[in-house]
Amino acid sequence: MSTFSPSDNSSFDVGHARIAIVVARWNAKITENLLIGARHGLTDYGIAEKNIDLFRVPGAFELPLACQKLAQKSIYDGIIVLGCVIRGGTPHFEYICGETTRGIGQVTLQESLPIGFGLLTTNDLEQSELRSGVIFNDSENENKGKEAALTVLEMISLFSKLGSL
Ligand code: DLZ
Repeated sequence: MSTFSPSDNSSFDVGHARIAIVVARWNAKITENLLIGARHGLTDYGIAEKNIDLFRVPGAFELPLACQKLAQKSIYDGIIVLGCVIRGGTPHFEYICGETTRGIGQVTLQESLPIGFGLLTTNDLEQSELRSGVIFNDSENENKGKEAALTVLEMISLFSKLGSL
C-alpha cells in the first residue's frame, strides 16, 4: 500500500498538459521502473503519449541542469525527475543528494514550474527496489515515479484553477 494520497485527483484539470520526464541512468534497473510508474500515472489521467517527452541524463547530479534547460524552453507544464542514489561507504551520497535536491528546488521556484521529485535516496538496494516497485512486500506496493507524476498533475491542476481566479 502506498503512503501517498492525492487530495482530489478525480477532479484533476490537466487537459492537454505537456510533460517532460528526465531519468538518470545510474541504478538503471530502479530508475527504469520509476519511469514505468510515472508513465502509468500520467496516462491514467489522460495525458497522451505524444505529450510526454523523455530525456535521459548520466546521474542524479545532472538532473537539475537538465530541468533548468527544459524549463527555459517554456513548452512544458511540468517536469518529472527520476533518479536513485544509494548510500555507499563515503560521504559522496550526502553531496549528491544534497546538491541534486537543492538544484531541483531552485529550478522549481525560479521557473515557477511544477517538478515531480522522483529521486530515491536510500540506505541500500532493497529500499530502492521496494520504493520503485521492482519488488513488493505485504505492506508496501509503491512506485515513487508514479507518485511524482501524480504530484505534478495535481500542481498543474492547481495552477490551472489559480489562473482562472
Ligand atoms: C558518481 C555517482 C555515484 C557514486 N553514485 C550515484 C548514484 O547512486 N546515483 C546516481 O544517480 N548517480 C551517482 N553517481 C553519478 C553522479 O550523479 C554524476 O552523474 C557524476 O558524478 C558525474 O557528474
